[in-house]
Amino acid sequence: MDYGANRRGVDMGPSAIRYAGLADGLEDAGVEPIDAGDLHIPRAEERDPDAAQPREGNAKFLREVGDVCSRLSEEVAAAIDEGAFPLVLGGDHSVAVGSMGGASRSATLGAVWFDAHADLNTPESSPSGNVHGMPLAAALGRGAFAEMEWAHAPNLREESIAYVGLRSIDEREREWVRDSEMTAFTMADIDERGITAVVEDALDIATAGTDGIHVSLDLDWLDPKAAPGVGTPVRGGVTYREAHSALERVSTRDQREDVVRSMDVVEVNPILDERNETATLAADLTASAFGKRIL
Ligand code: 4U7
Ligand code: MN
Ligand code: MN
Ligand code: MN
Repeated sequence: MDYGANRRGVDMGPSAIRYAGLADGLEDAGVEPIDAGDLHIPRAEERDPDAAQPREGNAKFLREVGDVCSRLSEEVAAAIDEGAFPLVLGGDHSVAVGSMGGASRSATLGAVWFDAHADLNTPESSPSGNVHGMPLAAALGRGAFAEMEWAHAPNLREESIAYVGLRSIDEREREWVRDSEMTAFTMADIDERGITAVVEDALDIATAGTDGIHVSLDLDWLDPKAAPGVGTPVRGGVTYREAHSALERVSTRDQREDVVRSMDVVEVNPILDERNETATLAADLTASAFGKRIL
C-alpha cells in the first residue's frame, strides 16, 4: 500500500521485489518461501475523497492505514502460530504497525530499526501528515495513537528498540528519542565504530529481556547512491557492503539464538527506481538476512 507515504508508487514495491528474485534468493539461503500473496488494498480510485485530508491532528489516510494494519497483524500472528516466519513486503513503512502488532501478540518484542528516519512522529507532531513517519509512535501507543486499538503493540518494549543509521530527525522526534528508553545508533556511530560493532550492540539491546525481535528494513537506510528508488532519500547513508554486513549479522545471531520473529522490507518505490536496482537490493539484503552467504 502507499497510503502512508509521501509519494505514490511504493504499493508496487512487493511486485518489484518479487520480480527481482526474492524467492530464489530465499531458496539459496536454505528457506522454503511460501508467497501468501497481497493483502487487498482498495485502489486509489475507490478511495474516500476525504481520506487524504489530515485527521486526528495531522495524519492522512489514517483509517485506511489502520484497516490494512489490523488485517496484516492477524496474518502475521497466524503465520507465527503455524511455525512460519512472516516476511512483510511494503509498501510504505506504516505496515510495520501491523507486523509488530502481530509479532507481539503472544510474546514480548524488541526491534531493530534500520532507517534514515526515526518514524516517531505522532499525528500531533508530524510535519507532513504521512503515517510512514509514525509507525514506532503508533506501535508504542503515543499521542493520539493511545486511543487507537489497531495501533497498539502492547508487548513491544520501548527499552528493547534500537535504531541503526539514524540521520534525519524532526525537532519533536529528537526530544522524544532523547527522553525515551530507546537506543539510537546514528550514522556517526557507524562511522566511528563500524557497522558490525553497532549492529551487534543493537541486537544485544533488542534481544535482552524479550522473547524475540522484529527487524524493520527501510530501504532509505542506505545511501541514495545504492538505493535510489525511495520516496524520502537522505544523503549519507550506509553503503551496499555495510548493509549486507549488517543483515548477515542479523542472520548469524538468529542461527545461533533463534531470536528473529518477523521482518519487514519497506519503502521500495519502483517509479523512482533505476532499473529495479533498489528492489534487487531489497531482495538480496533479505536473502542475506535469512542466511545466504557467498561460500
Ligand atoms: B520513513 C518525516 F518530516 N520525518 O514525518 C515525516 F522528514 O518510513 C519523514 O522513514 C518520514 O521513510 C519518513 O514526514 C518516513 C519528514
Ligand atoms: Mn526512512
Ligand atoms: Mn521508515
Ligand atoms: Mn528464527
